[in-house]
Amino acid sequence: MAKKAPAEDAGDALLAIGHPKTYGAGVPGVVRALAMSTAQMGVARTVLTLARVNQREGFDCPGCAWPDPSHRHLAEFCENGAKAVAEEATLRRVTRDFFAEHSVADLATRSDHWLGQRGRLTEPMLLREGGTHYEPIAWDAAFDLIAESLQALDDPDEAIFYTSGRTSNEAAFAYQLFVRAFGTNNLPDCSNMCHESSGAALGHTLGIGKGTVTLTDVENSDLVIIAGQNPGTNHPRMLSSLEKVKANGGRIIAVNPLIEAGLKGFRNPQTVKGVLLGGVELTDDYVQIRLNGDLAFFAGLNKLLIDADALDHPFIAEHTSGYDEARAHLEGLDWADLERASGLTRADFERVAEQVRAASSIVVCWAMGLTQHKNSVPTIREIVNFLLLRGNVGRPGAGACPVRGHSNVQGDRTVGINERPPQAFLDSLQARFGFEPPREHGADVVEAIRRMRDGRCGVFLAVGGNFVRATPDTEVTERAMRNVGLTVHVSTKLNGSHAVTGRRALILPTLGRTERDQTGGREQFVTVEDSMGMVHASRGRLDPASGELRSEVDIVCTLAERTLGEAHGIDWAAMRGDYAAIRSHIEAVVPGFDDFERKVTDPQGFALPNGPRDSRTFNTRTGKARFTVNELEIVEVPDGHLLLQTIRSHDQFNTTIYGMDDVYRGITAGRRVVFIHPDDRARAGFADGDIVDLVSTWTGPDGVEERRAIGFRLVDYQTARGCVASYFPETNLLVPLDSVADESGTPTSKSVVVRLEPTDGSPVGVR
Ligand SMILES: Nc1nc2c(c(=O)[nH]1)N[C@H]1C(S)=C(S)[C@@H](COP(=O)(O)OP(=O)(O)OC[C@H]3O[C@@H](n4cnc5c(=O)[nH]c(N)nc54)[C@H](O)[C@@H]3O)O[C@H]1N2
Ligand SMILES: Nc1nc2c(c(=O)[nH]1)N[C@H]1C(S)=C(S)[C@@H](COP(=O)(O)OP(=O)(O)OC[C@H]3O[C@@H](n4cnc5c(=O)[nH]c(N)nc54)[C@H](O)[C@@H]3O)O[C@H]1N2
Ligand SMILES: [Mo]
Repeated sequence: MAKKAPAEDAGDALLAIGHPKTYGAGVPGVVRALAMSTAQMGVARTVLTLARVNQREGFDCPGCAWPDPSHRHLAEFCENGAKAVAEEATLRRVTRDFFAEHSVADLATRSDHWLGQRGRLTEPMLLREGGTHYEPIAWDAAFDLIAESLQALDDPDEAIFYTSGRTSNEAAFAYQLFVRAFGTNNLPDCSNMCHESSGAALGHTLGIGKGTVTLTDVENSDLVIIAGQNPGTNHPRMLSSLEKVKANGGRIIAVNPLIEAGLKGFRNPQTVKGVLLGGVELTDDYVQIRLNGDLAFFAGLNKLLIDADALDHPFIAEHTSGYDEARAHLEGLDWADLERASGLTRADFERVAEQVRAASSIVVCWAMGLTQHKNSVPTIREIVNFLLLRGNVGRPGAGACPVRGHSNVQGDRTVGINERPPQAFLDSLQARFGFEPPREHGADVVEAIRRMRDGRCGVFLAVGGNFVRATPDTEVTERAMRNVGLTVHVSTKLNGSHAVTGRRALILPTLGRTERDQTGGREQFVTVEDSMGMVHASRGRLDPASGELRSEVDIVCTLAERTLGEAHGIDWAAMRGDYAAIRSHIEAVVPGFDDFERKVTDPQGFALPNGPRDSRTFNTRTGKARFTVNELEIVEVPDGHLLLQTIRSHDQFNTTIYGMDDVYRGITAGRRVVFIHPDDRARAGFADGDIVDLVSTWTGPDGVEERRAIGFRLVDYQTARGCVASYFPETNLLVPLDSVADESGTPTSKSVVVRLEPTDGSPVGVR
């Protein structure tokens, strides 16, 4: 299996490698974002639009899920938020003429960058069976086609309903209601590839699948540990909070195999000091861990804390269960194993443990560096052990902080986008709407692909996202998608998933966050939940990209009406006519939304209840916070192989590629690169700059499988030995579909075993 770069990525011929930066953000970042924004929107619209991001009467930034501070800057957005806004508020348009000119086969050869740069979708388009091009279709005809296709299925479980995390609470609630009334829990979402491991680990140990801190906790913490996260690129507004940690006298420890500029230091473009005086050193200690070494790292720290008896005994006695077993297990661990698994020395462990003992409160933040490994769930459980040992849960400045990705991915889960819904949620749904919802678990992302591959899916519908490009094992997934009867994408922008379709395909264009929503003849607003459980309103202000666009709520409710007719007696028209009707359903079904409509008028929003954080109550099986025993499992990398992590560049939002640079890592005008330690590169017999293929090897049930990605330039980099990095989605074809995290099913995108081969097949050094 192999995949080359799309033709127009000849841009990679210009690829240039410079020096990685030592600081994040700063004025050059803002200038870069403004240049991208004005190219897409023009100057006037740029000013108008960016002034509304995250403001009281404005819209929630469609970028990441980092919360807004209560005292907002006039411009409470960041460089990458500005890019996300520009991408949506662009003045470029994809019209029916564009689709007449470009066949689907042509679109399939294009990169996500090229597709995204065409602009906003403007009207519903249909690809007929056997057709070569998308053609315009009226909304009514499109709804009828989907409804008939759904009704024609033998079993509701033959339909799959994907969600990406930009969908509002209102649209997500209506969507899951429709899907369950239709009769299935097949609600995979981007979370399955993202923080599912966090949800699984935290739900098991703390009784809530979310973090346990507020923004104030982070900013006032004595010690913030940031493991497996690159905030400078992916959560830039977090840097302002980290700056406050430093100003308040706290310390920051980064745990990361790559030396990331945005973790080293920060030049805040919103302060004089940041603009003129060289910014703030952020990290006090940088632990350059081996990929997937974090279970060993936290277990080692825990062992040292127990050895030193540096524990909060009253907390452990009163609020936890399972301590004795965990302690016995940790005491039995062997230092040689811990060192080998983490790539660290005993001295590294001792040094960090000392800082931990000196800290009166600790927050641990993490993102994809911890969630996308085979043993991610045990790793995060071990972090919970770490927090529990010193009572760092449920008091100021302390707690668990999984930093979410998509701006409303957490809210979507809260209101029911979940292929494994809790029984209590289904009971409430039943009580409110009077129908018996399906009780069996549905398909997650990986299981959905398997079912499509095996011909067990007749209709695939996605509200947002780019399923084909974001998921693992690209060639398998593409074949799976082509095996579906009808594929439907509700989208703002053109992407790769529109080009790899079922036998028939629909593109339904929808409003984005930035746009005024006049559904039902009134100005509607929606709500979102940030990474720390704050819910607030979001109101678009721009005129829609086209008069034909419909809101996600409108699309979902209309589709439900057409598909279900009078069945279940649910009043879809009322929900569509006034989103407050949906909010009152949410209030009735989901705990914590009491008085929703009134509370959400507070521009600050309101906090959802959080037992561990608010009152040290733990809704677990033991009624206490649970210590766990987590076996040390090490990913074995055979001789001549390396461990590959697949990451984001500074110029992308997941599969949306804003540009071809990765400024902090010193890359311009190209994406097909592999970051490698010079020693590993030399040992493999390559020179800096050589072009290689990445060949992943994985042992499946039928033996060793190989997958090949062609033509990546080696770049010497400060990465841990044995650990290389490259960008997704280009490397997704290397991740085997069945290589998933235990318990959470998340694809192991951060630990792919690979070897390097010269691209043209000639022996090393001969070219
Ligand atoms: N601009 C922008 N913002 C985004 C996104 C985007 O694409 N662009 N995506 C959004 C989404 S959906 C998400 S989920 C988040 C993602 O946010 P991140 O998780 O920050 O994104 P990644 O690029 O996957 O970076 C993973 C980081 O973890 C490190 N890492 C990898 N493996 C390990 C490991 O085994 N151990 C440790 N300790 N570290 C490791 C990597 O070196 C890297 O620094 O960002 C959100 N925000
Ligand atoms: N190898 C590898 N793979 C990964 C990851 C990784 O680190 N490595 N990360 C994983 C993670 S963390 C995630 S979250 C997933 C992301 O998976 P997805 O959420 O499926 O992918 P995105 O690229 O965020 O989706 C972008 C598309 O969403 C549509 N869109 C944007 N805004 C809106 C909107 O407001 N409404 C609607 N209806 N559509 C909209 C646009 O058409 C755009 O093309 O990828 C995962 N895949
Ligand atoms: Mo994500």
